[in-house]
Amino acid sequence: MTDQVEEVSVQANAELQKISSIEELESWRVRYLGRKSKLISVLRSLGDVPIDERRELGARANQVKASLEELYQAHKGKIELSKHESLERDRIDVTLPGQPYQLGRLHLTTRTIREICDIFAGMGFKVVEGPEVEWEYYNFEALNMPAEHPARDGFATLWVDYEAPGGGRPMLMRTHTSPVQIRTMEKEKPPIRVVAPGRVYRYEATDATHEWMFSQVEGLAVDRNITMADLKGTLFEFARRLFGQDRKCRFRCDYFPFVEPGVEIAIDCFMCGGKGCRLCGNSGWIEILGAGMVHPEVLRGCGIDPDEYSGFAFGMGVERIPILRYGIDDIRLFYGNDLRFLKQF
Ligand code: FA5
Repeated sequence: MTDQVEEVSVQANAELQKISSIEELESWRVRYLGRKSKLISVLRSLGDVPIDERRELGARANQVKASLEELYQAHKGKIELSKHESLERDRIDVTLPGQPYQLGRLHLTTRTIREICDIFAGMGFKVVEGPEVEWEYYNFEALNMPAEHPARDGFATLWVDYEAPGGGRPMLMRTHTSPVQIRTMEKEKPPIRVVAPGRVYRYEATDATHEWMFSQVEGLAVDRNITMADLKGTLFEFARRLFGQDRKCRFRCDYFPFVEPGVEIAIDCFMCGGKGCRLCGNSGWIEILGAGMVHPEVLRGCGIDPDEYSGFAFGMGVERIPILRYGIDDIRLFYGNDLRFLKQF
């Protein structure tokens, strides 16, 4: 029996070291100190032990029992303390102020595009889109700019290194949104009234008013009896709705191979009020739009009879509009990803 008591002591001590929860500790207590445990059975049967062994065995068994009880209490204290510590560590102070969420917002360009499209939607135009990676055919040829046409020099092009299946179809990053005119006229029959917003790319050096990637909104109206007066009326009305009655607009002749006649519309410079400054290149005017009557060859190329139908088209630089409005003095701020700038709008 003495051996049994020693064995219990060793085993109980070893098991206790591995215990980390109150539930495990309780089952340990029942196993080693409970009414049916070996140690308590030994103590209960002391009366059957010969008298000369009884004293020593009883003393040792009681000693082991007391030591196990003590270890039990100490271990229980340790578990409770660590539980408390982890509670303390993970405590949430509900009185602390919450962390404000950083709210995102629409980019100034997106907002301007939406505003422009809303104005034209109010005049009966539908919003359409075209691809940014475009065939040379849509960007140039179908717009009356065959290979070697000098007007291509005005559209410094980023070519895409891609071998089309069947070969011979060069691809590029569109230099303007005008190819969407062709895609629309190929698909739809007049009457047509569309605006096409989107990004365009030019292989040119940047400065305060020129970016290599910027946005345009294209417009196209084709129907019977459309005249230059419709073009002027529509674009004047647009400028008035966007910039207010005070802003001055200037119409001047311009040349684009896909329109005849062609015009350029400019607005008086916001920064200098027309006196001349860095923003307007000392001219007092900022050009925002190219426009004109759709060239008969372009209509014909899209299967629309120019003797029956006519149309006007325009293309505007989107960033120029907030530049005018807010007096932003450098277009490169738009895509510089500086939140200090973007958050202001
Ligand atoms: C065109 O892109 C013609 N497709 C516009 C057009 C459409 C004419 C339909 C006739 C009929 P242009 O290259 O001028 O034209 O560009 C149009 C507008 O885009 C300009 O008035 C200007 O506001 C803006 N723009 C041109 N180049 C840049 C640039 N590098 N950075 C920022 N904006 C630019």
